[in-house]
Amino acid sequence: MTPIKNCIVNKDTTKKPIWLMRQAGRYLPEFREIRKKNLNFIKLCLNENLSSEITLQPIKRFDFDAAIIFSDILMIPFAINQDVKFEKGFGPKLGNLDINEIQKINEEDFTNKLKSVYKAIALTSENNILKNKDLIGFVGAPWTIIVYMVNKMSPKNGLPENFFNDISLLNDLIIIVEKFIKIHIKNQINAGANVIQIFDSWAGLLENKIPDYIYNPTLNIVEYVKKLGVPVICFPRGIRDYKNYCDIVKPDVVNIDYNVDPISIQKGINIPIQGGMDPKTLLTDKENLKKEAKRYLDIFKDHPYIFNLGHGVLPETDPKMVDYLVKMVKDY
Ligand code: 1CP
Repeated sequence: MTPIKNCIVNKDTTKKPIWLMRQAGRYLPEFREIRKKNLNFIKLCLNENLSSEITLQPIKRFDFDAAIIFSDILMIPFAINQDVKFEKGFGPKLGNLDINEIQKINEEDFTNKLKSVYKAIALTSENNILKNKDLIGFVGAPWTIIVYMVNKMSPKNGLPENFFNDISLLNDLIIIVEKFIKIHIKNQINAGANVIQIFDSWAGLLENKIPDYIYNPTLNIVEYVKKLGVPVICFPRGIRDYKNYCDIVKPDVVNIDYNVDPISIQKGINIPIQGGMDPKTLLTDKENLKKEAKRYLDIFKDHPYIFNLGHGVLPETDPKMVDYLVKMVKDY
């Protein structure tokens, strides 16, 4: 782990840095204003000036310790020529999956297709507002990416029974996707990202084959990021055994989801922890929010801990509640 600036990833238990997953997004009126005029979500992610502006929107409002680049995990399928659209009220819709076509794509083609993402990172990292803050680059984990590629839409209602019918397709895809994830990480770091987060949002959907589809490919990526000298945070949302995951994958930090008991995590896992609080807490009232946030801060008082949520900020969140939370964590 390379300490850079006042990096959020460190072993100091006296500081409790804070940022929130999906902090740049739909709960902010200034984001909705931009989104209204930019109906094509992929195009918006590829607009380096707007992407940079959206990344900094929450930093201008709240004293977060890190910004996360405004982009999406589905930029990888997009960059390897699978059609990706976001439909209002439906979510992501992916096009035909042609593995032969994907196999023809080389590093240069891939990097070219995402060059605006890297320009957005470069632009953002140079902004004075981030002088003492981190800029987080991110990717989806291989399993979560192939779930979208094969299912062609969100698996929020579960995976169809035939998902595992073509095992050789899944096995080939996991290898290809791992390769492009590494390239995407390297490019983001070269552009100025100084922390990497790996989102395995659908880790909880896999029951068998966890070593093949989660542990092994994610470990390869974690080792790769460490070699580049940048700290790496993993979020295997919904995984049953966080301790086993940490023992095998060895991230620098693990983000826990809101269904796990933070006390057993604190006792059982000795790497820095991030997150945990249910994003729905931000939809309640200040008193309850304070009580819940304090519960996490108390449990992780003597543990390196980055305050965050157990999943992303919900679109219906009142920004005033976020403001209250950030101030409360800073005053703790
Ligand atoms: O206006 C809109 O409708 C767009 C909503 C939106 C936003 C703001 C999407 C569509 N993506 C994003 C940005 C985004 N996505 C960021 C950067 C901003 C930030 O975090 O502040 C990041 C890190 C992501 C990551 C992402 N995209 C994940 C992993 C985290 C998670 O929430 O589990 C996933 C699963 C996606 C896929 C995705 N992108 C968008 C949607 C609607 C979805 C599908 C979610 C699902 O399957 O239910």
